[in-house]
Amino acid sequence: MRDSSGWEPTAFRTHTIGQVVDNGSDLLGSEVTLCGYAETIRGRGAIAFVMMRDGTGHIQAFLKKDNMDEETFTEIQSAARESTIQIIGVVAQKRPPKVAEGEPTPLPEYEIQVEKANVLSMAGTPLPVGIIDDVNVGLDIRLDNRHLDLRRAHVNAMFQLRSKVLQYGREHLISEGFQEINSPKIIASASEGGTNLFPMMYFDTPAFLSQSPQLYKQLAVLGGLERVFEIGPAFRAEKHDTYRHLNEFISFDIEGAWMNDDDVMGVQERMIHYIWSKVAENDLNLIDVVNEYKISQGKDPVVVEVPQLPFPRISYCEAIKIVQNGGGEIDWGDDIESHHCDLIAENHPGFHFLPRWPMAMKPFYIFHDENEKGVTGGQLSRGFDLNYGRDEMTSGGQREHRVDVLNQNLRDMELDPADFTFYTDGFRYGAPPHAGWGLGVARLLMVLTGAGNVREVVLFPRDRSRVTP
Ligand code: AMO
Repeated sequence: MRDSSGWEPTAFRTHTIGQVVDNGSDLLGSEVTLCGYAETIRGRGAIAFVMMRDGTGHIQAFLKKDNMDEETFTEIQSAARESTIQIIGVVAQKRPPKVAEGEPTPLPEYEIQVEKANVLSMAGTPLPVGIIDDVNVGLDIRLDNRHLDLRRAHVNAMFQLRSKVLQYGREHLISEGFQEINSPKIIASASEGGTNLFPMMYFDTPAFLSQSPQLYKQLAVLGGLERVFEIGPAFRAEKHDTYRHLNEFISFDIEGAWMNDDDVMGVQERMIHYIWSKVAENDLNLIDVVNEYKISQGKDPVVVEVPQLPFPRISYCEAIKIVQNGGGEIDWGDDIESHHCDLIAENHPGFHFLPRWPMAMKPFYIFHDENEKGVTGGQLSRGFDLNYGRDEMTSGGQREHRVDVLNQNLRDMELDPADFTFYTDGFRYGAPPHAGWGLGVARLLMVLTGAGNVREVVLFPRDRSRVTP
């Protein structure tokens, strides 16, 4: 559950449940107004116990017919699970459970002795997704009912972890001098190849949804912002239907002036190290909630092991050798696919960089040093990937800052430089060497939470067959 220390009273409640649970001894005997979901409702006749939940915790509400308006008592007693209620009552200490002699006395627990109550919204029945009961429904039904799925403790914990990862990532980058930017999501030309664009009409002009902030984050750096980052949506009309591909995903991007590929790999590994360290320091309660569920499903719990720095660097050429020696079929110039990555991951199960890919496999904006050739004489680039085990987390690289080479790269990749003048113009008036990367947020969350599918850590995923809710 979330830390509730900074939550101010609102029009509907004086306290959060978490505040009462944490400060029960101070509040003993005081009147509080709480709101929440009625998770379970027990009791017959003249008494009822409601287990109430809000975003910060759980508390028992004790209702006695004699102490309150009879109609409201009956309404609450017969309310369906997950109905929302508001209660006004006095904080009391729960009767401590009996413990065997010699056993430690448990910490005091608190309940609310209700004086007044309101049903704010009655829940329908049956619930399509069990909140505390483990009803076995598939991912599709869960996603159709994400609004309810999110009320499940472990799902809620995963999204709290997602927020923490973004917060810590931001904190780290700001500490290294990066500033947050927002680039347009309606664009006129592709940065990541023209085949996976979603077309749209922008009034009378054909346009596309942005695949990546790539060209704009570079323009921001060329313009003198020097170190920038952006956390924003990227859209790809890819036909992939896998556990790690979506058609809309959140890309966590950086770009920095006077930096090369090595420099930005350093930023990346320090940022991931910081995120993992902060989660280990502050958020293991959330990991515990996720693990409780995993264990109940017979799955292995996830362990937050802060990765050691530096992450291994396995150049593309070395990676090809590792795959070949492991019996995989691959030649220099081929893409390193997931089944190849499995062979590399045998010795590098955690985070590892794969730098220096062939230029022919990288986009036009990646830098290459004409003197750097691969084993078969092919041109190497300053592009890299970061993988965790078999999964790609990040692509990045040093960028081409020489405008004539950039135009040649566009022509070599059968793109028309005339379509990119809005971008190449940025290089015509003095361009700093620069580098950056783009990290798939959901993929990083898969590693941290042990989720087997990016959809688990994306609120409302967009894939080939899903555009609602
Ligand atoms: P790339 O296309 O490799 O690079 O994307 C960067 C990272 O974004 C994530 N990603 C995806 N996640 C979910 N579903 C998808 N369909 C998907 N496609 C990509 C991956 C990937 O590593 N402009 C470059 C980055 C740069 O050089 O700065 C780019 O977009 O985790």
